[in-house]
Formats: sequence, C-alpha cells, structure tokens
Amino acid sequence: MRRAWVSFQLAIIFSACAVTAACTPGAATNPGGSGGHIPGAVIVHVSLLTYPPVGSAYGTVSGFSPNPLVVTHGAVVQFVNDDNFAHTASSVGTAGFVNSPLSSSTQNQSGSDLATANWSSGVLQAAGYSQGLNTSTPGTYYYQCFYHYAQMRGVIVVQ
Ligand SMILES: [Cu+2]
Repeated sequence: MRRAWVSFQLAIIFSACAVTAACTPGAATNPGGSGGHIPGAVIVHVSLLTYPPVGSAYGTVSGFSPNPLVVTHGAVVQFVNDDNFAHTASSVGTAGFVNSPLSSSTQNQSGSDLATANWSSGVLQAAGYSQGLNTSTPGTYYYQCFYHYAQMRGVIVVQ
C-alpha cells in the first residue's frame, strides 16, 4: 500500500515535469514555452534572421512580425520562435524601447496579460510558443528580446 502511494506521488511529479518546459534541477523555475498554439490566439512570429529593422511610428522595430501588431482588446496574443536559437519577448513598458540590457528575470515566463508589469515569454527555444497573453487594456506595449535587446524590438497596440 505504501509502495503504491509512493508510485502515485512519483507519477504526479513526473507528469508535472512533462508540462514544464524544462525539468532540470537548478534550472529556472519557469523558462517559458507552452504546449503550442492556443486556438484563436493571434500569433507574433519571432525571428532575428527574418525580420530586419524597419521604421514605424514607434521607432525602429525588428525581429518580430507583425510589428507593430494592432489588436482589439480581448484578443489573446502568443509568440512563436521561428529561429533555431533562443529568444524572449519581454515587456519594457509603455513608454518606449530601452537601450540597456534587460533584467535576467525576463528569462523566466511571467504574466498573462500585456497590462501585467514585466510580462515575459521566458526563453523560447526553437519552435517554442509562449504562454497566451491577454489584452485587457488598450495601450501601446513595447517589448524586446533579452538576448538581442538592441536588434529585436516589438510593439503591440491594443485598441
Ligand atoms: Cu532574440
């Protein structure tokens, strides 16, 4: 009986690992990624290699597409990494882009709404999808990549 209970507990632990992007001891607790495309979510493609810098009303943007993305509030937005190396999509606020490195905390997935301060996809590996991000609040949301903050700059306008 006790043995069965222990097996059950182990099964719970391993199934928890299966839904977590990384289950390595000492790894970031929530590095990013999700099970895939959430039905109905608006996809932002992430690729340093595919989307060169272009001018926009919000400054030079690059590394994401569509960019700027304009959505009606209530939409769910999701990022997917089209490159074969890691990126993040990490909030830098609503005032504009930043020219200094992002906090290392942006490597952890955070937030479920663009109106959440410091939301981040966490580290998206190749073909990785972010969590779904709700768009509850109209506004202009700036985000950058932790690794390529100077080259990967995106805007989402929520109407
Ligand atoms: Cu990047």
